[in-house]
Parts: sequence; structure tokens; C-alpha cells
Amino acid sequence: MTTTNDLSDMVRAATALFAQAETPAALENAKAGYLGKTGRITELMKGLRALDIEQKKTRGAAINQAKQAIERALDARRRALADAELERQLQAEALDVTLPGRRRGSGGLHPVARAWERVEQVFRSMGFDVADGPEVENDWFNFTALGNPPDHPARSMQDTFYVDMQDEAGHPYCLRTHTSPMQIRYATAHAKRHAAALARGEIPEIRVIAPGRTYRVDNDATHSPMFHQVEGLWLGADVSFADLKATYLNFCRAFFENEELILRFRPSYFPFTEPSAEIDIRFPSGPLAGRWLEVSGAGQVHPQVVRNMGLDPERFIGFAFGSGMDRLAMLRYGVSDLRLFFDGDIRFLKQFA
Ligand code: 2NM
Repeated sequence: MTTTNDLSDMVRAATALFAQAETPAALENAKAGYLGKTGRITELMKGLRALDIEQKKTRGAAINQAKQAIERALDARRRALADAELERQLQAEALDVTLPGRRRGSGGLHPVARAWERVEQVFRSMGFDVADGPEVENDWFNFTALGNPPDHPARSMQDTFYVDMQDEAGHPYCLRTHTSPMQIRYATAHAKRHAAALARGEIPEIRVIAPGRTYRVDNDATHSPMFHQVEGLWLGADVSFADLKATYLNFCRAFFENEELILRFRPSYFPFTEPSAEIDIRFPSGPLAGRWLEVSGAGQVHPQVVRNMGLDPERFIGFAFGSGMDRLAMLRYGVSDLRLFFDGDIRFLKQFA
């Protein structure tokens, strides 16, 4: 026959056993030892049958109290385990909302692309159209139409990248060595508009720039096999060398944001212009002050080239120029070595982002 003391010992033992259970499953196992079908409390209840009515009352009440105490201990431990589990989960999923966010890396335009955009902006502001076309050209557009005779050294394998391909007329293809072929394409593509205007007694204008990638067999500190050019063309009834000077001066002053810079024209030679000139610029102040810097070639478009554009050189006269866009970018952004533009070094490029 167990005593009240035995019952409180049992409650203590059960509480201690529950405290050792580290998981809900272990706890439910421990519970079965007391409250299950063959648990100790259940067995004690069964033992009541043998007692008389008075003993049944007092003993039954005592067992009941012990049972309730064990149930409270069980509940408390269940809650403790559930709290611990929740706490563990919260720890595992913890977010430190005070950490600075991870920023998305932001890109930037390449300095040559920025110069390119500026060039387009400035020339558009002066009424120029912008033309774009193939980088793989046939030699008629790239050389013949532009006044390069068949034996011209620019056509040699040493100077030009040829492509293993020919058009229907047997003209070989090459990577364009300048963007001037675009001028021929542009003029011929607008031939209908010109013819219609001429029929109305007007002389239409061609005012266009062709910026883009160009290719030559060349590779040193100041030459890269791929480089960028912008060529301009302005043809009309009476477009003169004075217009060339004004246009190019305006362009340079806008592009470099310097109203004081001046130009110098030196006589030169190009197969597609006559007369021809080299254009130098000079900054009166600033980091580039005091030196003449070569920036462009230019000239009055040769009558035969005008004819190759499908236009009558008796009616159309004007100028063309060709400038190195990489060089313009170097001067504008203070870059001393052309190769920096093409190395793809992020530390260099970041400075322009
Ligand atoms: C230059 C220098 C001088 C030029 C000529 C033409 C065209 F198509 F009208 F004939 N486009 N660009 C030209 C003239 C290019 O680059 C140094």
C-alpha cells in the first residue's frame, strides 16, 4: 500500500523524468510510464478496487491529486519544449535588419561610347542625320567608290582585314577601314528623295555623320586593330570650305565645352577629297594648353566621289571629314594611352561610370 509520501516522491520522480526529455517524442514516452494504460497512476487506480469505501475516498483523492500534479508537470514540460523549438527556429531564421543592403552593381558607359553619344548630340544639334551600316564591306564601297585606285597601299593585305567572301559582282569583302562607305550608301539610299527635290527645282542637301567601329592591321600604343571613327558629309548647292571650318569649330567647341579653342588647317592629301587638309586643335588654357593636337582629316569631296554617290558634281559640292573618336575621347577624358580603352580593366572603366 503506497502512502502520500510515496505519491509526492512519484510526482517528483515524474517531474524529473519529464525534465530529462529533450524532444516531444521522448516526453510522450515518459508520460506513458505514469498516465498510460499500464502507467503507474493507472495501476494505482486499479488497486483502489481492493479497498473499502472510506479508504477508497481518501486514497482515491490522493491519487487523483498526484495524477493532476503529474499532468501539470507534463504540460509545463510540453510548453517548455515548444518554446525552445520556436526560439531555435527564430534564431536559425534571424535577420539582422540593421545590416546595410546589398547593392546591385551598377554599370556605366564606356568612355568611347560616351564620346560617341556626345558627338551624335552635337552634330544632331547642327542638323546632321546619323547613319549606321555594315562593318563588313565590299571593296567597292570601302575603296573604289572613294577614289582608292586598285594599287593603293591602303588596300594591301598588310593594312586591311579581308574576309573570305565575295559579292555577286566579284568584289571581295573586308572589315571597313573607315566609315566613309556609309556616306556612299547613305547618299545612294536617298537618291529618290534627291531626284524628287531636283525635279521641283530644288537642290537637296546631304548632311550626315557616320560614327562607328572601323578596322585596320595596326597595333601599338597609338593604334588598335579596332578603332572608332566619325565621318561627316555635307553636300548641297554651295557648301564651302568656310562651312567646313565653321562646322568643325562649332563641333569642337561644343564637344570639349571650350569656347576658346582654335583650329588650324594644314594641307594634306586623301584620295576622296580635293583639296584636303589635316585639322589640329589648340586649347589656350587647361591641361592640354599650348600644343597643336591632330584630330581630323577633311576636305572638299572629290567630284568623282560625288558621282559615285549617284549625284551630279556640277550641282552638288561640299565637304567631308573623318575624325578618330578614340582620340576625341582620350582628349576629352584625359586618357594618355589608347590601349586602356580596350583592355577592359574595370578599375580604369569605373572612373567614368
Ligand atoms: C577623312 C578625311 C577626309 C571622308 C570623305 C568622305 C566621303 F564619303 F564623302 F567621300 N567621307 N569621309 C573623309 C575626308 C575622311 O578621314 C580622315
